[in-house]
Amino acid sequence: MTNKGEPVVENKISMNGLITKSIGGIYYVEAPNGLYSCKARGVFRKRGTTPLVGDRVEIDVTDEFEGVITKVHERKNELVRPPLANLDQLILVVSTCEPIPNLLILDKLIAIAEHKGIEPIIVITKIDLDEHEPLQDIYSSAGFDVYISDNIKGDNVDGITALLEGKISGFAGNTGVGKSSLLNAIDGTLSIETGEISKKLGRGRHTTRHAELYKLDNGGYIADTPGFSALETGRYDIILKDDLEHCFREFAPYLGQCKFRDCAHIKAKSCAIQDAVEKGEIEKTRYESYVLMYGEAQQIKEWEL
Ligand SMILES: Nc1nc2c(ncn2[C@@H]2O[C@H](COP(=O)(O)OP(=O)(O)OP(=O)(O)O)[C@@H](O)[C@H]2O)c(=O)[nH]1
Ligand SMILES: [Mg+2]
Ligand SMILES: [Zn+2]
Repeated sequence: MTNKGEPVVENKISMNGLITKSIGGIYYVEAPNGLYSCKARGVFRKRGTTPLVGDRVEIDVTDEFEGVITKVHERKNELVRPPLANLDQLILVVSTCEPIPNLLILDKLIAIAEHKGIEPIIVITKIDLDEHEPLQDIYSSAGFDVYISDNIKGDNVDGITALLEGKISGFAGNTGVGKSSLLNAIDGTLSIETGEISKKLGRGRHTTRHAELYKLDNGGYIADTPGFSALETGRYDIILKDDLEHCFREFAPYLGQCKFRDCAHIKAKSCAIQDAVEKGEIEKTRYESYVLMYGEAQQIKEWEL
């Protein structure tokens, strides 16, 4: 006889797995013997933690290929937007045109990755439509690895594929830049849905509706996530204003050299960062993004944290 109130557990099977997809409250967990569609136990909702794609979890099997997530293992890192956990690197996709590059969004994503200790890598797409050199110069001189891709022809993707081996990589960027197309170019068997650019708006249609991890032959996992439009650069991951200078890697050699120790590098006298921008040692567009992000960070009220 069991005690009153204690759940009866018959032949409970528990196993570990990886969340590869999350859609409408159902989590798809890849376990050693197959894919389980799972619900999350109520306690997660009460605690306000939601399992994320990329989470390593423990599940109780409830039926054939169905289960309940009972535990989320400790995360190495997590992003709010795109909603992913345990990333080894973040591939930031930007197109030469259609949509025109939004460097503020790109620099925000880079800063967030830096802040979380996730390596940012830049991929410039649609190199068949416009010149990629200006963008490539900005980001290589800032100290990033930059790859280029014509996703339609599929040229140049071998280098990117090699980069993904054995790692979990997120792909992020504005809507319509060609994230899903790039993934299809990397692995032709994926057949991910892509969207036509709306000529009128010059931007995509949000073709990707949920985050999903795909497994590659080389053992890597790649996460396709929905992009966002230029209008919704909302506050996803907060970087405090004092942390921001550390999220622009090309600033590093100059930090500590300003006249004032607490220099914000904005309209201050004898500022090493602004001098470097003047001399062309730091790219203007990168610095402009810093200034805009600093201004936004100043608006953050303490109670919002
Ligand atoms: N010419 C050209 N077109 C491309 C390239 N990459 C993508 N496209 C086109 O751009 C459009 C948008 O591509 P998607 O792959 O759906 O873009 P996405 O970044 O996944 O967009 P969301 O899912 O909305 O975030 C599609 O019509 C693609 O065919 C490229 O390298 N060259
Ligand atoms: Mg997509
Ligand atoms: Zn300064």
